Amino acid sequence: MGQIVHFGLGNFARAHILDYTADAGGWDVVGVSLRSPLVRDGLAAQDFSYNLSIQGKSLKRISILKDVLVASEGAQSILDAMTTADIISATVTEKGYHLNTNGTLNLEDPAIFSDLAGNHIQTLIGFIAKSLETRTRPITVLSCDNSIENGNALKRAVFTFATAASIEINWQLVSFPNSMVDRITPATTDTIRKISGDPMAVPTEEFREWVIEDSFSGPRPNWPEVQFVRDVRPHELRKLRMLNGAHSLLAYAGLALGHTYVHQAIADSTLRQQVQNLMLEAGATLPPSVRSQVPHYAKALLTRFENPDLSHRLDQIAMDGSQKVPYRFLDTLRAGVSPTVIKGVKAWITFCIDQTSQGKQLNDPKAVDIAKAARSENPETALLELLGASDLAPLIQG
Ligand code: CS2
Repeated sequence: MGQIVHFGLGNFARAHILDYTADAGGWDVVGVSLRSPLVRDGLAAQDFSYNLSIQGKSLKRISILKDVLVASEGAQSILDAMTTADIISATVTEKGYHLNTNGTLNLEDPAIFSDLAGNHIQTLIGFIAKSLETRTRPITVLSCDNSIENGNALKRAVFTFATAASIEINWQLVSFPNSMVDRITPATTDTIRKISGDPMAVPTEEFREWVIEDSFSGPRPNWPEVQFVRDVRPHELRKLRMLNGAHSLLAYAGLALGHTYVHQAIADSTLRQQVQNLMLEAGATLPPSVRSQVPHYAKALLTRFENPDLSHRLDQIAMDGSQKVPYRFLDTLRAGVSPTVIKGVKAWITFCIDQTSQGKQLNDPKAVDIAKAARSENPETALLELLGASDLAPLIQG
């Protein structure tokens, strides 16, 4: 029986990697929650099994989790589980990597700083570096978060951390495949809990996609439908610039127009047209190997966004903009011409300014800096600077 230790047990992981791994069979998963014990407590009360509510129409019981460990309750049991694991995987969201805007590890980030000081470990990066120090057999570290070259970014962060902490790692034993993950998975609502008869149920869509770089160190589950490729980057770019870019445009522009859900925003003819334009413009910036997929992919995305059964909230997508906007909008603008992506960036800026002027704190790890920038004399310039995008200021403000 192979073993995965998975960091980050939000709805996305429970609808994606855990669903695929349950389908594969023959593997156990130990989950790790870095902060709150809530998911562990909820799942422990039901033998770590839960229902996936697919399209609000069918239920699928997922029983793949063996245990959930909570980092704030002690690091040792987590490090022990990592010692015997074949794969360490992560869905900790963009902010869980603690990166600077240039993609390097932020050594001044309070959680990273604390891990480096030898306090009880709080971060994914700290756990991985520490567990690799004593590793004697091959292991794969699999990032499943929405960023470009997520595996490479994680490897760089672990390397920087290990260097700063004087941790020696045998890099021959470990690989960090890049991967592209996709499944629209909203937050759980009371309605979902009621119709599925499960307080820990996870709503998701029928569609799921996973493309992984074929560079595992050691065994991997026989995941169904997964595409193993030499180069994931074109797939990551397709998904981030088209799906996630369109999502963020719908979120910032849609909220401003008074919409609550993705399916409402995509039914608004102005926004729908903007989303179609964004997908075509972003599609034109993609590597040639995936460019022929653009028309079909764009059409399929519109249908997925129209899905009323998901009740996917725009404010859920709008959170953590400082972490998402760079991959979803700014890189697209650096790769090609897109008037609609410029509209997306402007919509984020307006969102930051509006929320701040209404006295609301953003749900974003950079909320304090965003509020300061939004109140400054030239909020556009200050907000772009915060994202490391001063180079794009003439384009966006022009
Ligand atoms: C969304 C993503 O919340 C968001 O920012 O854009 O979570 C999106 O639903 C997933 O990436 C779909 O795979």
